[in-house]
Amino acid sequence: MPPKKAAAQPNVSAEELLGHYREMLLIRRFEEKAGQLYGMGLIGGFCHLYIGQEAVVVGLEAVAEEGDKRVTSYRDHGHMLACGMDPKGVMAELTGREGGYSKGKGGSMHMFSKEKHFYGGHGIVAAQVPLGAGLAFSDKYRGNDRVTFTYFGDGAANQGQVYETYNMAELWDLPVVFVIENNQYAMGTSVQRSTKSPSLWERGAAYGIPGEEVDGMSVLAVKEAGERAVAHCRAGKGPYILEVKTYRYRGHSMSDPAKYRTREEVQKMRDERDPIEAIRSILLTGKHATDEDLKAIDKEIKDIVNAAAEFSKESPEPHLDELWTDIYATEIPQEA
Ligand SMILES: Cc1ncc(C[n+]2csc(CCOP(=O)(O)OP(=O)(O)O)c2C)c(N)n1
Ligand SMILES: [Mg+2]
Repeated sequence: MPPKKAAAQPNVSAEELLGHYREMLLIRRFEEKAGQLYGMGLIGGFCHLYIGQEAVVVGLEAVAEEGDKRVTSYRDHGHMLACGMDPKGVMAELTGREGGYSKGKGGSMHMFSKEKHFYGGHGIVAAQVPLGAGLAFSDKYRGNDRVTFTYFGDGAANQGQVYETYNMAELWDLPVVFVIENNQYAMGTSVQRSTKSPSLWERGAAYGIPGEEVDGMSVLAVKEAGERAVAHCRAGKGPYILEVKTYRYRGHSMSDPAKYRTREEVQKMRDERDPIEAIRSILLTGKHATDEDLKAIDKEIKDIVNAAAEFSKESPEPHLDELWTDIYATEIPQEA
């Protein structure tokens, strides 16, 4: 039997929609819990939440295949969850515990997973952009058809190293999707104040890189654009730019005076453009799920997040003997 189609979106199955709903909700609830643990003093240091931007990474992970790579900035919890990293390991890293992805020694901005091809987690604005091109170079060198998703913000898009990277990536036809997560602010600076030309993706034209603007509050729009971007890269045509227009609901990090925008602006986005509510509404109006079905998913996600929070409190702090470990690589990985 062919899969059931969702009425409002003829090319998407109800199953896919439910998957997107579940994944976005996991990120949202995880981040809300992280915010609570931070408030309770259980998380120290920097912590940048991804609430509001969930559709970006969930839409793009929907087009990723096994072996594809991803690298991003410090606003990274959503990316880790979306590529399948364990919520317990991510939360325990936030609380600085032994069970965390970096054994409690990295924190929010410094987690990695070789297994899931997640290359961080980078605190220096735009530093991950040349690294992403390097990852794509490794795949080009090996002659496979893997793609690297390189995420960065609207603020990062004004960094010089981005344009040096664009030039080399196009010159060498590197299979890299540059994903500009334009959430309209870089800390307290709106993109209107930092940037004269309104279109960030069009800057790729100077280097011969195609791209497009995408509605980042629609997981389906992101996925559709992602398919075009990935097809371009896998066909050996070089890099592609997606400028994904999104919005962060919370402050830049946990300390943010929030004086650069009004409460009304944030509330309007939450009320009118929320990516999770949008999918929820498609599911319900298309009669692909009932309220009860969605409630069951909500409960399942809540349980996963609560279990992660419990684990992150129970896992012990790293032992003092770990202070001098994991500083230098002790073995050089040899991959075919
Ligand atoms: C090279 C560098 N300059 C400045 C900072 C301080 N800083 C941290 S985040 C940030 C804003 C970046 O904004 P954007 O790229 O839009 O990403 P977003 O936080 O919105 O996800 C700045 C200036 C830094 N970490 N690194
Ligand atoms: Mg930004």
